[in-house]
Amino acid sequence: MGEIVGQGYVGQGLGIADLLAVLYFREMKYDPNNIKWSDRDRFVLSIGHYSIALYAALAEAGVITVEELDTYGADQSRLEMSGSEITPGFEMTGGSLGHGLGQAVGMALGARLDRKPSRIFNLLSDGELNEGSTWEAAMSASHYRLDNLFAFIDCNNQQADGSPAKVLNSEPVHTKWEAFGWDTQRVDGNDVGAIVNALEAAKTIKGKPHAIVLDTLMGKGVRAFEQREKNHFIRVEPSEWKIALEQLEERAPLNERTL
Ligand SMILES: Cc1ncc(C[n+]2csc(CCOP(=O)(O)OP(=O)(O)O)c2C)c(N)n1
Repeated sequence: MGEIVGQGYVGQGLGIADLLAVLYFREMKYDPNNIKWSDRDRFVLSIGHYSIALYAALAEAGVITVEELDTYGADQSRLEMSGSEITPGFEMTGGSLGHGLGQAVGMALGARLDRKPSRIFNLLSDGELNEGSTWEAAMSASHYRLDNLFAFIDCNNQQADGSPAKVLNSEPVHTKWEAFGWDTQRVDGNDVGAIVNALEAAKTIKGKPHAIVLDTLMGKGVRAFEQREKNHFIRVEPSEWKIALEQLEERAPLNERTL
């Protein structure tokens, strides 16, 4: 996608791909042919600019076609650079940061009231921890004992204007979630096994919402992207996209994927 349009939020996508692989191909219950199935688990993405990763997951899941990925960021495309509900499989329109967890809390309460088995998986960024609305939602979730709610906090240590330590420090992130009454773990977000184990452990805890803080590396799998000082928006030469694809193939050859 980045190669075709020449730019994009590729760093975030690569950083969070391991989580989406676990959620979409191991954990979540959904029907790619009936994406509005009322008992479905919901993936809630308010960080609209991370949508590039979700488009890839939805294509692999069969919700959209692989061919449609070529339209990423193009005029009239359903695959906007900042994701929205015009794309099948998107539960909310993102972009205005800090509103995802509040909507996820509403969905989790709704599922409980409707006696539905649905679980709600919300992905937050470390930048969204600068938003007061995130903490209001965090407080509500533990107040209502929403154990059908799982929040993944992507600590990639970057925001648009630099590191959270420089912009507005949110560390230690995990102790804040604990203090807000959440069942909390912190793991390497680029270690599939660690994510799986954290989810399995979280599912055994009842009566509390679950926070899994993920330490991730932006641009994971592409050495030149991993080493960039600023990765918020990537625009590189055509030759570099080719190298990037080769390095990704090295990390996870298409015919050797296992979950
Ligand atoms: C409410 C709101 N404030 C500011 C912005 C502008 N903005 C877009 S992306 C971004 C960076 C936020 O940090 P994070 O989500 O951690 O970024 P990344 O990991 O992609 O660097 C900002 C401030 C926005 N979209 N919404």
